[in-house]
Amino acid sequence: HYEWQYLDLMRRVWEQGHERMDRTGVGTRSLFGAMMRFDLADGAMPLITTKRVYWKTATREMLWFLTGDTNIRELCAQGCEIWTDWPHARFVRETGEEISMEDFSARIVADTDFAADWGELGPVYGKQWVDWPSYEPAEDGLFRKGPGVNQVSAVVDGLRNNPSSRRHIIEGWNVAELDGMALPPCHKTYQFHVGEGRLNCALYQRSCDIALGLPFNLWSGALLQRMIAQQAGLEPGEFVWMGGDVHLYLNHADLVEAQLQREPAGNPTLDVIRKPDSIFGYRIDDFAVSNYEPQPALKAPVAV
Ligand code: UFP
Repeated sequence: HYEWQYLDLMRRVWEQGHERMDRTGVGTRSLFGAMMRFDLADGAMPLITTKRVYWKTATREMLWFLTGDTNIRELCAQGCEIWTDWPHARFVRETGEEISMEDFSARIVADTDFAADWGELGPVYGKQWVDWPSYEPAEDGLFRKGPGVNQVSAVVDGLRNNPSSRRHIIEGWNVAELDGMALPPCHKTYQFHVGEGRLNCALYQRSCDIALGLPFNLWSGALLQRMIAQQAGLEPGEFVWMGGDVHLYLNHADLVEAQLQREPAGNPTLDVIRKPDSIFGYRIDDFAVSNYEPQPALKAPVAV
């Protein structure tokens, strides 16, 4: 079963990872450098079955990236709270106001001015993917802003017009803008590759929370691959995931012990039931998952 790759990685990091203090102060066990490969033929997806993964939430986030939006308001309005921790923590830190995450999120949705002030994440994924800033020399020797680069469109066009290229890349790591981001990109580089009419995708993730982040990242990466394949008129091929600092937080022990007792079962598949006119035209209802009968969800605290 494809999922053993995930469980084996979890076990290896838990048993052999080096304990290190990390930015969040929680502490992790960590190994450096890992790879997994998933064949996406016949609708297969790297969806974890040993606990419930909220694939619709991850899908909403991916669709939000594609809009270029970097404010959490649209996500909160859809009940998708995966980015809310960061703005919430900043709000509490900078104002000293005690407010729960739920109330903070409700306020972001209800009050557009509040959202503009406190819901902004900086130039994270969406901005870099569809509007990477460019600069042009101006007369006075300075530079002025040029038109943004839409990397996603460029990749779809490139796959259609020049499939054998080795330059089909979507990059999130805009070095000059990292300081302004709530979180520098984790799933930072996507490379696409066409072989035998199939679209392959490699994702490089610099930092990976195996328990909470990775199940989402696997789903989302493969989802992006599926959408791009459909747009480029290609069959989905292999999804190759590569991780840099691959870790388990020390306060995820209960989740890890429970999940490693479980065995994967079933082969969930994804149908993309409509083909929009462009890569930016997908909606949440375009995606249907079959044969997904996961074991119960496992909860653990997010390190912010
Ligand atoms: N993380 C993921 N996947 C993501 C994401 C974050 O695993 O998509 F946005 C985790 C990795 C790490 C933390 O535990 O969030 C980011 O911290 P740092 O920037 O210090 O690597």
